[in-house]
Amino acid sequence: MVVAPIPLSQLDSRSITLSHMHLSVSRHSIASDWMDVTMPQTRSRYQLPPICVCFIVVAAHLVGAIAPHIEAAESRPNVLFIMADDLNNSLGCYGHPQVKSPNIDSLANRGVRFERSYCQFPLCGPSRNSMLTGLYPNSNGIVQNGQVFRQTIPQQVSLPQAFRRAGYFAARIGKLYHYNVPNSIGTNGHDDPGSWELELNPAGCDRLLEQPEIVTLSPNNFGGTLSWYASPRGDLLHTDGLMASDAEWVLERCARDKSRPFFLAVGFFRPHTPYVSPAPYFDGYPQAEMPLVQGVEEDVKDLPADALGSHKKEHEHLTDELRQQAIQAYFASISFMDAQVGRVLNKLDELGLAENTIVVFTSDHGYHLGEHGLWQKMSLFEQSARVPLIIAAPGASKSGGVAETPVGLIDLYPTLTKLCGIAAPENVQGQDLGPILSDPTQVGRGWALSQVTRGANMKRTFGFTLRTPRWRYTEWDQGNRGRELYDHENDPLEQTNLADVAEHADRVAEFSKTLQEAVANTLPESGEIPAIHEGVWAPNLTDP
Ligand SMILES: [Ca+2]
Ligand SMILES: [Ca+2]
Repeated sequence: MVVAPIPLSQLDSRSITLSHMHLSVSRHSIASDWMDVTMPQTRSRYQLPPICVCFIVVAAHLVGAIAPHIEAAESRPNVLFIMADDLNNSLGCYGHPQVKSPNIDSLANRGVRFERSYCQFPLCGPSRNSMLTGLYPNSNGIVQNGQVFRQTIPQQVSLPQAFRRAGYFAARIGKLYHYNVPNSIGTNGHDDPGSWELELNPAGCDRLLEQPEIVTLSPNNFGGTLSWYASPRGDLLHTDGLMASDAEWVLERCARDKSRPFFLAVGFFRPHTPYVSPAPYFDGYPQAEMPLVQGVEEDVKDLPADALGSHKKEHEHLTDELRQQAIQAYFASISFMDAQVGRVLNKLDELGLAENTIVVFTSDHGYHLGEHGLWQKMSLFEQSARVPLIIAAPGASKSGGVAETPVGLIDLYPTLTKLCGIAAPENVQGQDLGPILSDPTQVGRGWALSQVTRGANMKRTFGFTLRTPRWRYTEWDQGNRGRELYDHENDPLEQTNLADVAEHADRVAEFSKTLQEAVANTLPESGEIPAIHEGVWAPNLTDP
C-alpha cells in the first residue's frame, strides 16, 4: 500500500509537536558556539530530508488515529532500551578488574544480569536486525551491513513497531539499526522509519571537528580500523553526551504527558571506533597497565583458518605500545559511555518514571582486544559473540539477580512484548526471559546460537556456534571447513580446541546433531534465507 503524505493543513497537534521535536537536532548543532567552524557538508546533514518529514507526519497521524482505542498508559510499563555499540563484557559488573562502569553496575544491582548472553551475528547490522525483528539472520536475510529487513521481509513488524501499534510512543536516539560509524552519525543511517515516531540524530565534536586529530592504523579510515583520540572537549559536546541530553529532554516530555506509555531506545555510539572520548576518561587507564594477550602464536596452531577469518592485515603492524594505546582508549570510551547511561538513568529516577519503566542495557556484539591475535568483531569466539545484558523490570525481575543460563539478543522481542502485554508476531524465534527474570536459576532454552559469514557472494559460507553453560561447539561450513570445541569449565579463554581429541568424539557427534537441528530451526517455513530485493525499503505503517 502506498501511503500518501498528509497535507500540512490536516496535521494534528501531535504532528506539529513531533516536527518541533525533530528540530531539536539542529538545536544542538547550530546553537553551540563550537559550531562556528564552517563545515557546510556536515551541516547540511541537519536539513531534515522531505521523505523523513513524510514518515514522521504519516506515523504521527496513524498513531494518533489508534491512540483513543488503547488502554490508559499508567497500567502498562514504559521501556527504556539502552544499547552500546561494539561493547564487550569489559564492565565492572561482569568482573572486569580495571574498567570503571559504576552506572551500568548500579543498573545490574536493580535488575537481572545475564552472565551468558550472546548476539546472533557478531556484526552491527545483522545483529541489530535480528534483535529488532525477533528473527535469526537466516530468517530475516540480513547477514551483512548496510541492509535493513524491509529489503527482505518488509511486512515483519519490528520490536519498536509492535509497541507503536499497541499505542506506545516509540522514539529512537542514535544507533538502533545499522549506521556507518562515524560517517553516518548525525543521519538516520540504515534506519527503519516505520519503527519510530520520533528520531533524533545528534552529531558532536567527535564527528564534526575532531576527525583530523584521530590516530588511525589506516589513513582516513576511522570506523573499520583501530583509531582513537583523547578529546580536550567535555562530555556534553560529544555525540553520546548530546544523545544523553536528548534522552533527558524526551523523558521530561514523557513525564509531563503520561497519556501514552513510551518505548525510548537510546543507541550510544561508543565504544565503537574511533574510540574518542574526553581526555579525563583516559586518565583512569594508565597505558602501561593495559592488558596484553600473550601466547597467540601457540594458541592459533589448533584453529581452522575460518576461526581466524576476521583477522586484518593491518593488525600485524601493531606494536605492544599501540595495542596498549588502543585498549586504553577503548576502556576510556566505555567509561565515558557509562557516564552518559548514568545521566539517562538519573533523569528517569528524578522524574519518578523508574518505578514503571523496564530498563534494558545491552550491546550489539562483543569485541576482541587481541585474543587469538584478533581485534574487533566477526569471530565466533566468546569475546566476539558474548554481550552484556541487563534487564531491570520493576516488580518482574529479581534485584541483583544473576542468570547463568545462555540466552540471546533474539530473546528480547518476546520478553519485552510479554512484559508489556503486547502481542508479538507468531514467527518470532526467541524465548520469553520472563521466568528467568523472576527466578534467575531457571534454565529456559539452555543454549545460544550465533553465526557469521566467511567469504562473499558465490563463495560465501557460514560458521555456526552453539554455547551451552559449559561448552562452546563451532562448525565452519557444516564441519567441512573445520570444527572447534571448548570446555569453559577448564578453559574460559578458549585456548585448547578439543574437536579433534579422540576422547571427545562422542561429544562432538552429539553437539553436531544439536547444532544442525538448531540451525535448521533458524530458517523460515520456506527453508530458504530470504533474498534482498534492492530498492524495497519502505516503512510498514499499516496493518499487513
Ligand atoms: Ca556494533
Ligand atoms: Ca588454541
